[in-house]
Amino acid sequence: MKVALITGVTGQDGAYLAEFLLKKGYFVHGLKRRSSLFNTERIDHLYQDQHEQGVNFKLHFGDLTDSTNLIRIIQETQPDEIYNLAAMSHVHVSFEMPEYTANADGIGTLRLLEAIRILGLEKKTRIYQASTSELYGLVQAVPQSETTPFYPRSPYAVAKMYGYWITVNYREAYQMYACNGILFNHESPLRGETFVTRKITRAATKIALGLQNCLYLGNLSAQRDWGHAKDYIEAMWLILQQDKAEDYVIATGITTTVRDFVKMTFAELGIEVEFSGKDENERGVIIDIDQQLVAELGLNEAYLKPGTVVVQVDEKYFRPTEVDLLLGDPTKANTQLGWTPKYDLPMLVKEMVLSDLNLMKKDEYLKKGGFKTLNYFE
Ligand code: NDP
Ligand code: GDR
Repeated sequence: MKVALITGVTGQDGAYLAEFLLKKGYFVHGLKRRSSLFNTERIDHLYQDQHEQGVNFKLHFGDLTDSTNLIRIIQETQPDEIYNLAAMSHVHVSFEMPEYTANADGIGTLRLLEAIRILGLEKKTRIYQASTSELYGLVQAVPQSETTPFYPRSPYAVAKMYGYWITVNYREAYQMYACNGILFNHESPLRGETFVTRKITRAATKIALGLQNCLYLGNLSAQRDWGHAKDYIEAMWLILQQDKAEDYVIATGITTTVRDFVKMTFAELGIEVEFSGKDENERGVIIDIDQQLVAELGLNEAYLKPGTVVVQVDEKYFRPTEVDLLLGDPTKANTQLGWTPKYDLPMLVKEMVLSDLNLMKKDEYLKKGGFKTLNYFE
């Protein structure tokens, strides 16, 4: 039985990867942070009573900022594969917490690599580092491939740049099987609520049910190469199954603006939105609704009148330095790993919208019953 250790197991990718590896017959260990509230919602369906026989999924308290804890967990679990997914992963927040981000995302990677070396597991343990298209930052060339120069544009990206190179360095210096997956944006119904796609699908479904008036966003012209997290975690696994350790770009090869993602989301709900105005004065207005679809989905037509402003720009979401355009070239992953995504963007948007509509209907039900609904801070 192969043994895997996933850091960041409670996050979007960690949850999908844990499920994927369990189905492949792995024993999966997950690193989870201590928090004052439960933080395992994304993996609760995988929970196993540790007193029962045949347990193959186990969580360990830990943190990428604590080397002694990482060394002990790796010593205890003796993993064949480590997937380092833990990170302070929000680009905008990294401007508020640059030092912590460097510590967790940059030095955290070093701590894991050193733990493997200290324990003499260089030949046994393969390690996957969650690198990112944010490394490309200020556009040098498109599409971006494994050979495109990096130009990071946030404390997050700079920290991840350290993680990238220290992974390459340990591979070259100690012949470790250590690889970077340079993953472009990937989303899902499990995506954190403050990333732009999930913020949009949540808000649009709330607006369609009459639970929210307007969605406030930052830079609508940013372009992202969006894929589905389920496809991307499969690529992570493939990267660790090769004869030779190498780095790979994982992307769809198609880029879309935030503005178009908004339109696609509302369209899925039968609401046509058009944008007008420029920069901070740009806004999205309902121009038409598909009454049949609105009725089929059980939406609240009373709130969906043409002329209603449903999207506005709020400068507080602008970043001090922005990444304008990401478009990946996944040729190497296609040819060497045999990886191609199963989802396209319309399928992803549909899945996210239907999932959030379901959640928001529960909220609506609570509200009608006089119960408090949840508030989320962005
Ligand atoms: P999430 O933000 O959903 O999950 C991050 C995980 O890391 C959570 O489990 C979180 O714990 C954990 N974590 C944060 N800080 C620490 C720490 N100091 N010690 C231990 N655990 C910590 O991210 P995703 O699942 O979306 O992304 C996974 C990885 O891939 C991240 O490293 C991200 O930077 C990278 N990446 C993501 C892309 C994407 O589009 N999703 C694209 C490219 C790279 P908790 O649940 O307690 O907060
Ligand atoms: P990103 O994802 O920064 O690409 O990092 P995010 O969804 O946060 O932003 C994408 C683009 O949308 C613009 N934007 C907004 N973003 C947010 N969060 N909120 C808004 O209101 C808003 N309005 C416009 C942003 O400016 C940006 O251009 C994600 C993370 O998962 C990283 O961990 C990962 O490394 C990269 O993807 C690849």
